[in-house]
Formats: sequence, structure tokens, C-alpha cells
Amino acid sequence: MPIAIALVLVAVGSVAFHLLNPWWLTPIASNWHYIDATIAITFWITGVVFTAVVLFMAYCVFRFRHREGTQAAYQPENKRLEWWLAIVTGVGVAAMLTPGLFVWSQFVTPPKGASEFEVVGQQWMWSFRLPGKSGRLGTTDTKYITPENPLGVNPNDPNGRDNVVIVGDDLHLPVGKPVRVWLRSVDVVHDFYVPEFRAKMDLMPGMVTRFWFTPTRTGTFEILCAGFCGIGHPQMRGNVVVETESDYQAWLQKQQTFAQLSASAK
Ligand SMILES: [Cu+2]
Repeated sequence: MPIAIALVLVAVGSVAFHLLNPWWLTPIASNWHYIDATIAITFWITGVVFTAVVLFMAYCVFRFRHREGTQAAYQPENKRLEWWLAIVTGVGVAAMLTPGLFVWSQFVTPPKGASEFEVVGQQWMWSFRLPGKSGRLGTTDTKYITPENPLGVNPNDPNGRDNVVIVGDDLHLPVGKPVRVWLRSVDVVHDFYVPEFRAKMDLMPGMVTRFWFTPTRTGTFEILCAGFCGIGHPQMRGNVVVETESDYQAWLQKQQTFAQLSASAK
């Protein structure tokens, strides 16, 4: 009996803790409400299954408790029960995975007219590159990386000359504009994560990964590295400052372009 009661308390306590705990989602600051919806679906399915399994265990512990003179029956197989378990589990897993596939395809397909910026991760800081007046990002290659050109911008590509380069400082973005993100790493795997944007993407050495989002409110949002990347991983932080278009333009004017940075290095 005490074990059955303990199991019921585990089930009720887990649901109560989930509902009453203060560590809830941060207020959203992007268009990705779908990410919250997929998390809610997963919580509902896993929560209902967890509660049902624990309560069923409590029932069995109580109902089939030891009594003098009774004996357990050995039943190694039950075809009908196995079919039911396989079907119900399959439907539950599919219901958790399928919405994610639709959200994923939207997450990596930016709308027409989205602007763009690049995130570059390295142990242990964040750098960024924004297109200049031409509106285009120049090509890059790891072979161009030097202390003066930490992002490896191709010096022979005219599209890269006016690119704004921000090394280890805050990124600013205008509010309400869809923006496409390209992500690169110069050393190990990192992961660009801004909880308020509900957006998270790995930075893989040798690959360019991507996603897009629209910042929906102004403010300063912290960037965390969500892929363990060595001893400085917890300190790998940065900020995205979302502001009005005019504040953003004023900030952009003050930034250095790749051409200016290479000229001052010489
Ligand atoms: Cu990292």
C-alpha cells in the first residue's frame, strides 16, 4: 500500500510541479509560435503517457499485492496486447515527430525579400557579418582567415568589400523584418541559441547551416552557445539588440566594413 501511494504522489506531484514551477518559457520575441506549439504537443503526449503508466503501476501494485495462497501466472507472450502497444506507441511517436517536419521546412525556407546576416562561431565568441549597400554577402573561405581577416572574407570578391564585420560584439537587427541567417564555425561545433527567438541552429565546421526568423519586439536578447565546445563554452555569450529601423540604421553607419578593416590593418 505505501508503494502504491508513493506512485500516485509521483504522478500527481510531477503534473503539479510542471504547472506550478516558475521556470516557464521566456516571453517570445519572434514569429516562431510553431516551435512553442510543437513543445506543447510533446508535453501533452509525454505527460499523459507518463501519468497513465505511473497510475497503472500503482493500481497493479495494489490490486495484485501478495496474498497467502495465491500464485502469479507466467505469461511470456500476449499477441493481442503486443499489437495494441505497438500501434499506440507508433501513433504517439508519429504525433510528436510529424508536426516538427512541417515546422522544420518553414524554419529553413525564408520568405522572399528577407535580408540576411552571417553568424561565425569560434572558441569562444560570436562574430557577425552583414551585407553593405550592395545588399549581398561576399564569398568566404577558411584559407583567407588571418588575424586581420578573422571571418575569412574573400578579398577578391567585390561583394565582400562593403560587408559590415562585427567581431566579438553585439549584433543589431531591425524589428519586424524577416532575416535569413547563415551560420559557420571556424573550429568546432557550436550552436547559436537565442531562447526568446525560439531559434537554435548548429554551426558545423566545413558546412554552412541556415534558418530565418522575424524579430517581433525590441529589446536586448542574450545569445547562448548550446553545443558544448570546450572549456570556455559557458562564457560563449553575446547579444542581439532588436531596435527600430532608424536606430538600426544609425548603428549600422558606425560599423566598420571589411574594406575599412583591411585598410586599417595595413
Ligand atoms: Cu560554442
